[in-house]
Amino acid sequence: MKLIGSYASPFVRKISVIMLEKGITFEFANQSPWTDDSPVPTYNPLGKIPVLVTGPEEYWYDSSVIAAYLEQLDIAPALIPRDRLAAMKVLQLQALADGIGDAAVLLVREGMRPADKQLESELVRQRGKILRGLDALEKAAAGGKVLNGDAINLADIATGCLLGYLNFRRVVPDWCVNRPALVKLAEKLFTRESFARTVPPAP
Ligand SMILES: N[C@@H](CCC(=O)N[C@@H](CS)C(=O)NCC(=O)O)C(=O)O
Repeated sequence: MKLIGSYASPFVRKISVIMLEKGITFEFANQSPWTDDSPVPTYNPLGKIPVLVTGPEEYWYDSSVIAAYLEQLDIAPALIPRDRLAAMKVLQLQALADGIGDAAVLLVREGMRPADKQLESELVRQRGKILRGLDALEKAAAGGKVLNGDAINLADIATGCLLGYLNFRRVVPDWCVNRPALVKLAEKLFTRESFARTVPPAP
């Protein structure tokens, strides 16, 4: 299997962490989706990373689909519960963490534009999504069931990669203030080998 992407992306990191947790060996092809000559659109018409290559002409994209693909390989540990409703709850939180990630990536991209070209109303809008999303994740983590439970699952991994990205890009650097359950979750996850081995590169 070949994973195409960059550890600067929280979505790519999520897939790498999943594969490391499951002990799946993979080749990593470091590619940026942002350059004009990027090969990524050859694999994913949306031009986004991650892409997982599992065979000739077999390309999987959108990290949630890749996560589902990896799960159906039935390799322990299971990261999505077998019970369908329990699985939906984990997937919902993954979507929430990933959605916050989308907003954070947009903020970072907008911040790269010249200051006079940045749209303040859009920055505020995206920041609102991030803050509301983090509050919802905090509530879930404090509950300690679907998120921040005894065994690691896909929602934990997606959240850990999101928090790592917020730290890495210094988006909402005060995210940890008044969110003790998320801080605890991050501390717990960041000591795992899978997270330690996928730290984003220095910007
Ligand atoms: N929903 C997608 C989001 C992936 C995504 O936005 N990746 C970013 C990098 S962090 C990207 O490749 N962006 C390139 C672009 O939007 O053109 C997933 O979960 O895979």
